[in-house]
Amino acid sequence: MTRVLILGGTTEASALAAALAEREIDTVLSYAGRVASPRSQPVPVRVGGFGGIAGLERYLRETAVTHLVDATHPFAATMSAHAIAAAKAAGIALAALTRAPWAPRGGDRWHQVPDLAAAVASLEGPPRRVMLALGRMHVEAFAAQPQHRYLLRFVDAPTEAPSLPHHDLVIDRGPFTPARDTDLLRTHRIDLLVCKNAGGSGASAKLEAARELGLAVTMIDRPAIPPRRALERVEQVLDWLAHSAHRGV
Ligand code: 3Y8
Ligand code: NAP
Repeated sequence: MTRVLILGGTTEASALAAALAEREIDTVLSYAGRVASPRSQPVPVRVGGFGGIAGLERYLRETAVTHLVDATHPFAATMSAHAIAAAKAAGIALAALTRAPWAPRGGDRWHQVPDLAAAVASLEGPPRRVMLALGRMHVEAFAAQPQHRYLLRFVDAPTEAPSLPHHDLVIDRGPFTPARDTDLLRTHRIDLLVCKNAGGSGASAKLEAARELGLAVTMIDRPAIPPRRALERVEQVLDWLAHSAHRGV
């Protein structure tokens, strides 16, 4: 009997949950609990951390999960590393459902940096109007470059104001559209976009908007994740579920 645990929080995770619900395959989707009201799903949802690798292993065993699908965001590196370790320890089949990184096209003005700290350092210099499309969790790091006017976009309104002296805050959740993001960047007269190389379609609107407006982009490369079976399409996950043995593949 197949029982799937999806580690969610992305557009692809939601698409997989819909496909598994349609096929009436026993599935639970898991959220970390980062936002106040995560998107509703057509399968049962659990919210909150598992309690590290051991907690996830225990969860896998106790709920008789046969297949673990890590469909978390490419920057959720801790969760992905825990999924690899816990699946191995529990002898459970694991596959990641991930998306290829974005690549610059002709005419794009990208400055690729290896991590968040390098993105902050790259902002040394005279004041600019910068959109930080990084969400809420890493904004404080940019207090090291207080000279800029920042445009922030969060999923939920913050409990206290961000510590950046000059900032505008937009509360919105994706997926976004190129027209709305072009309008947002133009309205705020943004001249630099800082974002993570999330890949996928849910966050790509801002890149199309930056291209349209000829803006510079500081693109943060993904953190390294240990090797695992990595699939890019829901159909590939469905095939894997159909063909893989229930345990240890
Ligand atoms: C809680 C659960 C779906 C999933 C949709 C995708 C697309 C829209 C675009 C910008 C970039 C950012 C952020 C973003 C996008 C999708 C996807 C994606 C980027 C929700 C969701 C959860 C989160 C967590 C949240 C983070 C934040 C990151 C905002 C749901 C809406 C910036 C990533 O306030 C916080 O603490 C927010 C934290 C992790 C990154 C950060 O550092 O702040 N996502 N986002 C998940 C959980 O609890 O497990 O309601 O759907 C999901 C989505 N956000 O089913 O349609 O597939 O990536 N999410 C980034 O890409 O840089 C916004 O503004 O342009
Ligand atoms: P992370 O740093 O890799 O993980 C930190 C801890 O959060 C994990 O060790 C785990 O806690 C818990 N966790 C993370 N994802 C979880 C999930 N899906 N279900 C249950 N617990 C989870 O993760 P993150 O970057 O904060 O991402 C959190 C969530 O937001 C994920 O669902 C991710 O897909 C989504 N998201 C993140 C980003 C981003 O930019 N990071 C963008 C879009 C969506 P325990 O150790 O206690 O198990």
